[in-house]
This record gives sequence, C-alpha cells and structure tokens, in this order.
Amino acid sequence: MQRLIPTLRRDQVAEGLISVINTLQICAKEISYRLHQGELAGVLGSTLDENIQGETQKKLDVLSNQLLKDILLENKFVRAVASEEEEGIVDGFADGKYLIAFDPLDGSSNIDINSMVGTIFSVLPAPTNERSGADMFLQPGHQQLMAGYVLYGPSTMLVFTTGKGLRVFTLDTTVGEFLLTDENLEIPTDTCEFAINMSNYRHWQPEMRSYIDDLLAGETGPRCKNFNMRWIAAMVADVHRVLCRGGLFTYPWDNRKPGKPYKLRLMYEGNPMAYLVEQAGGKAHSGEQRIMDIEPNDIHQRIGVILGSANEVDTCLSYLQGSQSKPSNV
Ligand code: AFP
Repeated sequence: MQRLIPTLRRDQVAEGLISVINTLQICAKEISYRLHQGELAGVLGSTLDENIQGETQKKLDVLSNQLLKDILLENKFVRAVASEEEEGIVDGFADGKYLIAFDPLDGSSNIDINSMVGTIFSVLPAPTNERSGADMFLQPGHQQLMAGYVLYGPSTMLVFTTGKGLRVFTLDTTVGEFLLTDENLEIPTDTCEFAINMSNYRHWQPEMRSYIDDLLAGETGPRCKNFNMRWIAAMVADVHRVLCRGGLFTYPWDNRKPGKPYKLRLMYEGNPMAYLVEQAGGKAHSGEQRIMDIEPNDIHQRIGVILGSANEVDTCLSYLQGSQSKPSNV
C-alpha cells in the first residue's frame, strides 16, 4: 500500500502543502495514541475552563489544541492558525504561505464514553496584500487549498482533498505510517439515511419539520421509501459515514437560543467538510446558500449545515425554499 508522502508527490501537490499535511499527520499520531490510551493516559474528563465558545474544555481538547498549535507554528509554511479553542488567531512565520483553521477535537463530548472524535482542518492561502490578523482568514470556502479530517475510531483514518478527489489513509500502528486505503471516495447521489439531532424537532423551522416528517413517514408517505437515522454527535464521524455510504447530515437553524440559531462553525467545520463532500460528488448548503460561497464575517462564525448525497440535499432544500412540490418518489 502507498504511503502518504509518495502519494502526495504523485498527485503533484505543492511542497508546502505536503509539509503541512506531514505536520498534521505527526499530530494525528500523537492524539490517536493519547485517545487510545483512554483513562490510562489520565487525560479524560473535563478541565475547569471554558473555551471562547463558552463550552467546558475537555483535557484532550486543550492537549490536542496545544499540540497542533505548537507543531504547526514551527512549520515555516504556516503564516497563522485559527482554532475552535483559541479566541484569536496565532501568528506563525511572516512569510508563511498558508493559513490553517482547525477544530482540534471535534465531538469531544464523546471522549468520556469512548466514542468517535476527530480533528478537522482547512488550509487557506495567506493573503499577499496588507491584510493581517483574523481578517486574513475571512475568505470564502472555495478559496481552500486543502481540507480534511482525522477520524479517531476503531482505526485512525486521515481523509483529505487538495481538489483532486478524496484520498483516504489508514494508520498502520505496527509501522506508524498512514497507508492509502481508498484512492477516490465518492458519495452516492441518493440515500435512505439521514443524520440530525431529533431532540431539537420543536425548535426547527416548520419547513424542516415537514421535511423530516416525510422521511419518518417512510414508504407510506410522500417519499415512498423507508429511511434510517444515525446521530453520532461528532460531525467528523457522521460526515465520514455520509462519505462512505451516502446520507444527509444536517444541523439546521433552530430557535433554542434567541439570536444564535446555529451550532456548527463555518471556518473549521462547515468549509472543510463542504470541500470534502463536493469533491466526493455531494452537495453542502447552509440552507441559504452554498457553504463554500459564504463570505465569512468572523473566524468563529456559525452556520446551518445541510450536506451529503446531492439529490437528497436538493430535496431537503426544496422543502426549505417553500418550493416543496412534495416529491413523488425521489
Ligand atoms: P462537541 O465538540 O462540543 O462535542 O460538539 C460537536 C459538534 O460541534 C459537532 O461535531 C456535532 O455534529 C454537534 O456538535 C453535535 O451537537 P449536539 O450535541 O447538539 O447534537
């Protein structure tokens, strides 16, 4: 099986991006090791601190963030990093070519129940103009040069794109190398599976409730087929399932927190996952527009997310956009 760096060279990926992904995979191995040690590593549980999002930080959130920040900022190609766990950006090399936005440990509320978590990353070009600080990161997702995630599950997998389809690597712990295990992951255009946190049902827009109602009505309803539901509560794991076997993943608008209708973050969840899903032949929409067309206004901006099998995303949007000519049998 092919190793990571030779594959990237074969794909004629820029040396700087190869250096960045090589740095990321070093972090991935360390985080994977700590996670698979679990309680034995003494890093489970929560700290007494909260992050910028007001969320209680898990010990591994802090450790993963520190690890990624430290090692990425030693890479001469890195101009700056932005992290879910950091209020502001952290500068790297003034002449660095890339900006890295990352969620160091997505789904961290799963850590203490030994469930799947992941690291999500997005690579943007460092601006050549005078822009500095967080403004450098405020680029639409279609500017991304590379995006991917590390999924820490029964095996540790590195999934990423540089715009030439999706490559999947699996960590061979016997040799400590990521080996190519899928040359080109593609999403089926139709699906019978959806992922949503159903406990928020009463807080959704009526159009989203109507879309979900029709999924639940199954073969006796307007969709004329039965649907299955999965919710791992770690975007990285739910999206990995969608990439592997199709599906629709959504975290839509809801009215639980007045003025704060969205949960998922654009820069280090929505954009990287949207890039991957589109490269795999799927669609990624906020409910209002294509995610990768959104002009960001803040590095921690939150958005709605509807992504996955292209035809199912279109059907969901047809409900939301009121043109819900109820599908006969899509
Ligand atoms: P945590 O990192 O705080 O566990 O949140 C994970 C996440 O941002 C995303 O990965 C999940 O899809 C989503 O939140 C789960 O949210 P709910 O817990 O509200 O279902």
